[in-house]
Amino acid sequence: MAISSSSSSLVTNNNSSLFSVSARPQILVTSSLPFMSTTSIHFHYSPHNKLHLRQRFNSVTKSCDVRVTTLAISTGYVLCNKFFHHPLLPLHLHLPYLMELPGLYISYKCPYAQRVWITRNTKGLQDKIQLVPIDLQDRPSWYKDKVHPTNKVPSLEHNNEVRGESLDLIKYIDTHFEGPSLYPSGHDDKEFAEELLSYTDTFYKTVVSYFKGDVTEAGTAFDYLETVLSKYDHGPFFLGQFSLVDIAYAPFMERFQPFLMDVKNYDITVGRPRLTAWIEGINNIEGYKITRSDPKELVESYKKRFLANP
Ligand SMILES: N[C@@H](CCC(=O)N[C@@H](CS)C(=O)NCC(=O)O)C(=O)O
Repeated sequence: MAISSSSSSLVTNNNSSLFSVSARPQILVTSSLPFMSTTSIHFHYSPHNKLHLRQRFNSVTKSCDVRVTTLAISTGYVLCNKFFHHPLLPLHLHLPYLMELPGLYISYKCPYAQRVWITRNTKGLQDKIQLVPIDLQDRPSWYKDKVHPTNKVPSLEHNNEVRGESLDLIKYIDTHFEGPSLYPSGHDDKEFAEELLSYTDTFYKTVVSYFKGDVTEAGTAFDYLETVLSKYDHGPFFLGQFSLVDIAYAPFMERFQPFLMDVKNYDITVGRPRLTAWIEGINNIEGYKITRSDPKELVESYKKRFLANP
């Protein structure tokens, strides 16, 4: 696709186009994601040139068939995503004007990023926090250079600051954005929630450490969850009602359950009625459903990652 404008410089390659929106800013990066092509525009952001930018940007984009969104505006980047085919992308990506939304950088395959994505969905922030998908296999250099120096996802850009770490981010979003609270207010509940949140890492490492050995040993980790799920009986979730704790575990259970069944013929729900009810419960949460991956793909990816010979 050609982009033409009297004011824009232009370079094209296979599926990406580059242009700058003013004389001073330079063209920087492109990134080719599996389901779309991306154009990145670099500019020097300041409140003074915002209007000017908007006008210039509109004039450029009007002249071509681009569906545009603005991402990462405060880091000085605009990504124009073209030809979206991905069913998970929000509709407002089609708006042909600049949107200055906080950007949530994720990979659709990353369980840590999934936590934050679920939190955003569950709080109803789909049009308040913009998803920015990053292809981890082909990471654009601007991500590390200009957004998140650790080069990991997830990260969130909000109020001109970029933050990382999924467990911190889900709490950050819960407290800094509107929507139903997903964290308890009572002292004891908070303490219990913190205990469970800090166990997520141990849970993950314990289960994974038995992938190549006797997986029934990993049963202790699932048994622990079965036990803690008995604390509240006003709902199937860790704190009774759905919370950040469920969000922290869901992406990993989504992977462990089909993988252990497929590879080890080990059904994590057998003898664990509360865990069974919990899995049913999270599978009914809309904000989670939309983030789920194809279980077959998850199993294949775990096989490659954990069972391939070194
Ligand atoms: N502790 C981090 C882990 C994030 C993480 O490891 N993300 C992976 C993708 S699932 C990543 O970005 N890996 C790229 C890399 O390590 O360079 C969190 O909870 O956010």
